Amino acid sequence: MTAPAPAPVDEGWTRWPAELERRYRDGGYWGDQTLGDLLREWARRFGPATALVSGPDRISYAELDAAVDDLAAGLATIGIGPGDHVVVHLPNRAEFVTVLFALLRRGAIGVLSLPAHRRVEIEHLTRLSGAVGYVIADRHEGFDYRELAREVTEAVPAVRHVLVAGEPGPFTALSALATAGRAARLGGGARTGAAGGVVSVTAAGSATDDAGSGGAGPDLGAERPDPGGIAVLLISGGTTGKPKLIPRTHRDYAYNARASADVCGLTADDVYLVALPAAHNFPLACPGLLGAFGVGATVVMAPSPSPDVAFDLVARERVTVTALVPPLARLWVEAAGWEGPDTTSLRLVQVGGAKLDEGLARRITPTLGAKVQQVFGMAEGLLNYTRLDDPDELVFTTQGRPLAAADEVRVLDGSGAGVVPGEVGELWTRGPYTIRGYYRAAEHNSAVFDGDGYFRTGDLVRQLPTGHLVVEGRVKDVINRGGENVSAGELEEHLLTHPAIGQVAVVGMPDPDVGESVCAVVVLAPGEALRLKQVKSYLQERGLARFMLPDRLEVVGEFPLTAVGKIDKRELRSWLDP
Ligand code: OOB
Repeated sequence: MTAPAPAPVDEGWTRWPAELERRYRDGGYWGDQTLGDLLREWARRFGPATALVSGPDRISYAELDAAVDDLAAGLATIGIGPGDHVVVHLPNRAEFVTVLFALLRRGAIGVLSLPAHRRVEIEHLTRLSGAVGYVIADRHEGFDYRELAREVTEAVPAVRHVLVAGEPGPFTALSALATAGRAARLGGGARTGAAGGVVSVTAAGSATDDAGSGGAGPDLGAERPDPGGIAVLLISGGTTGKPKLIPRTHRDYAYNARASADVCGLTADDVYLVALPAAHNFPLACPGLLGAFGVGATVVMAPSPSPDVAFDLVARERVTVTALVPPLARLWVEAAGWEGPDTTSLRLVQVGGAKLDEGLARRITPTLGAKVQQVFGMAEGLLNYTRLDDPDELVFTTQGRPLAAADEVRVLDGSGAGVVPGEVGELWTRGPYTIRGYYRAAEHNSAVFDGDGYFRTGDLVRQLPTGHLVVEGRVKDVINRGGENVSAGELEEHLLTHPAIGQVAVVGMPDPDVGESVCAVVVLAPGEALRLKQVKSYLQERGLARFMLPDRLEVVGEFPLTAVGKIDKRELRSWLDP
């Protein structure tokens, strides 16, 4: 294998310094395979096993590998190749996987947007990435993505290709592209290479032997991507400002998925349900569909995470593992109570993305019959998992400990000094799968990465002697009421202990006198009523300081959710009268 070329200054992202690269390679974290190579290897190892179930389709590893080659060759016929950016905007269906891997094999970079994104986000992402392509579904959940594509291509003419899963309308059908790719691959006198693999003829007409993977697959006429280069651009989950692009390399993301699969004890017998949007890091690679493929498991695509859709799939496909955000976990637990679904196959329910309250954590196993795993992760990298053999106490009350021995975490106070162990501070981290900078965001990077490459997560945590982290909130989620700091996360935890409160979100609201006032927004437990006065005296009885008490109580029927299903505080604030 050749060493990657030194990073040119204008790559738009930051690689790890040579010394750490050595450490991560020597430590066995980083290999030399690209994600495209890995699919080839999985097809060789697990060929006839079912890789993917989507609607009525059941696709084996060998079929998936071939479908990806067809589509990759199809991309070549329209000139999408190494270094090109393509915004992938697909719901959970088989094409998400084939498109992702076809781009990877071409050395093109998928920008993984979430199905709930709309014009503002997509225009921003296409511009920021310089995308030449945009991949959509025809329709999903009542929304016609072709309409959106029309607007996006009008506003951002650099987007030359719109590829559609399903009915293409005025655009190009993915299925037609795959057919063209297949013809290009096999037509023009396909012949068998020395290793027994098919030698492909690319759109340009040049036949070449498979170079990179050492597998039996055809070459695509593209240079094999650099395993240390960008594989995909994830979208930041940040709730402030416009989404940022997160460059994940082949080797760091491969490690991310493989090590996560290991922590979850995934094997070829597992059936992983993609309930959250597949473009999100959690169901994609923690261990998600990539981790599941790596062990020869079966991946089932749920078009919606709602209990009515997901429970049927769990029962029919004998799903063993899935990943949920807390609001969904709550919905599943509640629905399981009255629907009585067959979830006997489930062995592990991962919950992450936002703080899982202890009460809900304890209800999961009795209702769904599966072990709980808390996952505190971020698209930028660092993942924390409770381990399968952790005592219940840690599983229910912590957000897990770092995945890798090489993950370095620091808990710092506002001045940048380490806190006394066990005290709350801000989490900074670096490691073999944590980015060193956002893509094309030099200014922001200088604010959130320090000189040693540590990433400032913005999360407030405390670390237990076991290494487990307890998330106490977000730095930005501290409300400054007349100079006194009220931690929204801390207040939420106290409020959740009130029997009348089902769910809660504490937000700061502008206040002419004290700058910000503290507003508790609640979803009540069924049949309950509540007044601010009662809440205040309840909290005072719990021993809470006066300054921590909410100034205002608002009752809502349900919370607005982000694209991945977390409570959306920004949107919630806009619901409330100032
Ligand atoms: C996951 O990734 P993102 O990028 O959508 O969001 C990351 C942020 C974290 O910085 C933290 O503020 C919050 O979401 N978060 C949690 C949490 N997991 C994530 N806060 C409290 N408790 C948790 N368990 O959300 C994500 C990525 C990979 C795996 C799981 C989640």
